[in-house]
Amino acid sequence: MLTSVPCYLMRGGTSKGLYFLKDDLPYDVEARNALLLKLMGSPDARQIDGLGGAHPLTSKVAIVSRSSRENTDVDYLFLQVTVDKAQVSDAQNCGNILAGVGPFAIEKGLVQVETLDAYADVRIHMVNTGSDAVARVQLSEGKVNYQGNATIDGVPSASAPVLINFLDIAGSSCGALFPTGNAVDTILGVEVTCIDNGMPVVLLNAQDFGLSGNELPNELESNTALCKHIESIRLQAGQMMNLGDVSKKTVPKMSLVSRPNAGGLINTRTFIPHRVHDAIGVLGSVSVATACVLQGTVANTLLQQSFGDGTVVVDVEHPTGQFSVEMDITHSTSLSEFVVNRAALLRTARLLMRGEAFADCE
Ligand code: NQM
Repeated sequence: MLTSVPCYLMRGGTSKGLYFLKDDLPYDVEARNALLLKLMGSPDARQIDGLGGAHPLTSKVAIVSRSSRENTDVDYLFLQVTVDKAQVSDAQNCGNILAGVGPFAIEKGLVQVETLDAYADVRIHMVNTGSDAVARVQLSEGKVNYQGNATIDGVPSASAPVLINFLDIAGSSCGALFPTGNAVDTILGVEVTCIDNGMPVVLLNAQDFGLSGNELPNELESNTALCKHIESIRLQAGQMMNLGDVSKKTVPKMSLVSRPNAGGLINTRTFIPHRVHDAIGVLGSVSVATACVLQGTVANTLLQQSFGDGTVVVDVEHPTGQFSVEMDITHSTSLSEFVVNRAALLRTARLLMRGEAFADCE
């Protein structure tokens, strides 16, 4: 049976995905996932029979609905569709796809805007982690304005800015900012920092693996011994971070950190978790930035820098540029008292196509 679904294809930050209204998809999770696999063309390394882009960063889905909560406008559920396996997972959030949620919500009339408004602040409840974000979307004559001069590394062209503020993301998947209770743990003889400020991430010093930290993503992906070693550490870290068996989950992410090369604070290469990110995830970078400022973490020890209370801007270097995270922090010298009050960052988003997506379903 040929099924069609109203669908938007959007770039959100450095990712790309399909955006749907919740009411346009089956409510039954199994039926919904089966449909999404068909629409994306998974499982298939090339996703040749679907809309997926044959990479985890372009095989993503946002499901959006009017919020059932008082303080937010819309609910956003993120789903990662595995490229080469019949898997659809809600175990992680995605801050890049989040950048397209505000524009999509306005396009679909879930948020009302006036003709004279310059921008709309869309309050988004992120269903995967139960936390909230506010996205500032630029408007022109009551419609979303995608055109502008904002640039983000990893995207060749400029677009209108989407400013995102996160308020309550600490421990969003693991229950605590430092889920093991430590700034540093040793796993399989390697010192690691396990952190969750919006995204569970394990930080590792690149030097401990005989790496400079400047390797290209495909060099790292083709180093089989390295990938196996990092995956072994990840499986143990997952248990220690309250995530259970993570063998089929896309969290935690594994970030190799090293000294910066281009004026940033820290340099990264991030396994997400089996491919290496061409840049770095949004919430992944918030977690890395947070680890930089707390004394005693793998990142902070590498930097040998201390931070006072107040606003800090951490520039996280990655394979295609830098990612800037602004944070308000308190007590960066004490693990038990350390708080990140707010994290803010800049993304852009662009509507690429809207129409109907077709799938041949049984
Ligand atoms: O960390 C990739 C991405 C992401 C997730 C990943 C993300 C985030 O770049 O918030 O954005 O780590 O799987 O889209």
